[in-house]
Amino acid sequence: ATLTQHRGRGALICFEGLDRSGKSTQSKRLLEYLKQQGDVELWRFPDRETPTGTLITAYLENAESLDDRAVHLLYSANRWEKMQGMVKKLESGTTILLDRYAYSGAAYTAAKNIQGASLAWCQASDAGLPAPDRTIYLHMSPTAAASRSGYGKERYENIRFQEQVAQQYNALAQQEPASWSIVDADQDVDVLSTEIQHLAMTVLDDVKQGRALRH
Ligand code: T5A
Ligand code: NA
Repeated sequence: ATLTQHRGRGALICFEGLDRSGKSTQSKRLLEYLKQQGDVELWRFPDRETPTGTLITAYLENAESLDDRAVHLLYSANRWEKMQGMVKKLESGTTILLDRYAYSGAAYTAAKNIQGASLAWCQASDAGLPAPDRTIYLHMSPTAAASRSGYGKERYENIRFQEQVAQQYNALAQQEPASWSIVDADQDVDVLSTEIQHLAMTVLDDVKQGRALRH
């Protein structure tokens, strides 16, 4: 009899952190590394190509003034727009790296301290999305992040606000300690990439052992 090679699902690995903490740098590097292991794609949120993505970009560049709750739901809808495709890809065996995800949505809106928009309220609109197997949090002080190039062009890029965001990320990390890995983002870029590669390989191994996708 012929044995059918049965490929398991792909892993879902998420990068989170303050603005300029190095998410895009590290997720691209991990993408290149993991290409040697099998099928892998890098997705980023907000996805600025979709209909909601266009509105989000206008808002971020300060061209649109929108109610904070409406903005929050746009970001969330931006993820839901991609959800079915994401699940299909994972089930077909492709690993997906995420440059920001629902944790950004919750942390950035909760950081605004809007009456009635508690962290729980902020998380509600993303409930049911596939949960990452691992969230890699690029930890760094807002002051250090602000000294990196390109800082300050978009709406949320000021140190006081970033401090609020960091507090919300802390609260989120404490909700899911087993699936969050906190790494020092303020270190040599190559050293950090190596640390992240090791982390990712342990996640891929866990998933190979048959760990189910959570929602
Ligand atoms: N947002 C997002 C919400 O409010 N709700 C949501 O639901 C979502 C998904 C846009 C904004 O939207 C908010 C959060 C954001 O404010 P974005 O487009 O992802 O989100 O924008 P940013 O996160 O701001 O992306 P950045 O490109 O600014 O930051 P990255 O990706 O963290 O940083 P990166 O890799 O581009 O690096 C920044 C700079 O630092 C250097 C890089 O070369 C670059 O110049 N660098 C390092 N320098 C020294 N040492 C290292 N180890 C370095 N690593 C990178
Ligand atoms: Na980025």
